[in-house]
Amino acid sequence: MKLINTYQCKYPGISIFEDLITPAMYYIGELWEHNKISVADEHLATAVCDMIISQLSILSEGTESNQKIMLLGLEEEQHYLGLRMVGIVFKKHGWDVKYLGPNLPLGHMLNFIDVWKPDVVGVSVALPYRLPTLIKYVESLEELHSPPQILVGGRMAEKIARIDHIQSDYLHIMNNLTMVENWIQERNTETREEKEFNGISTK
Ligand code: B12
Repeated sequence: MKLINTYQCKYPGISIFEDLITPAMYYIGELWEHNKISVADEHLATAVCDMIISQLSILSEGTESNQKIMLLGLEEEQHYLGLRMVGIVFKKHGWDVKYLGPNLPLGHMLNFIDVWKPDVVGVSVALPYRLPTLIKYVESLEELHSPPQILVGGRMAEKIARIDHIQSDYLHIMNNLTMVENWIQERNTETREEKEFNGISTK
């Protein structure tokens, strides 16, 4: 933890996720793929990163923005470190975050939305063969009476961005935390301006 604190002092913000943990895990993936490390080694690396993310999550409260995001991995999706990072970035910008973890069945996502009414739903997808499932989730979200904005990220994000028929006004595809942070800043500004405008016009 001492090392992490030192790194954070030198490089504050999302750098620890974007420039340290993410590339480290991508490298672990390469070593694993080429049988240079074992599954046990990969599990150990994941556990270390998970622990660091938990520690950083405690420090991530920001000023309130009154906006709500729920985060989830598609049914059967087990990769979740990226999703956790995204949650921390939103928390840092004052959002109310419900992190529902990986492997959330569609029906349970819809039930949760019905009760909690998030402004935004963030979905992580890592594996190519999950694409049909992703399309099902996105279509179900768009069919809601009052659809939330939909963020899709994860290793598959770039490929998804190239598929025309799942593009929509509600869908935003992001494959890194800089994009996430820029999007939040724009959205927070828009919401603040909207509130100010409504405040002025109701006087
Ligand atoms: C750790 C790991 C696992 C762990 C996951 C544990 C966990 N708690 O997450 C376990 C062991 C469970 C696992 C299982 C499998 N894995 Co795996 N895994 C990895 C590994 C090494 C790291 C994943 C990770 O944490 N990356 C770091 C995070 C931070 O990166 P990220 O997810 O891309 O997130 C970034 C962005 O995409 C974005 N983002 C992510 N989510 C979201 C969401 C939103 C809303 C937004 C806006 C942004 C966003 O933010 C992050 C920061 O920029 C990757 C290698 C890799 N290249 O990622 C392989 C990898 C993804 N796995 C792979 C495979 C094959 C599998 C298995 C199929 C293996 C098997 N035969 O069982 C299973 C599938 C499990 C399943 N059902 O989902 C392959 C996929 C290859 C492919 N065909 O695409 C990879 C690439 C390894 C490899 N090189 O072969 N895996």
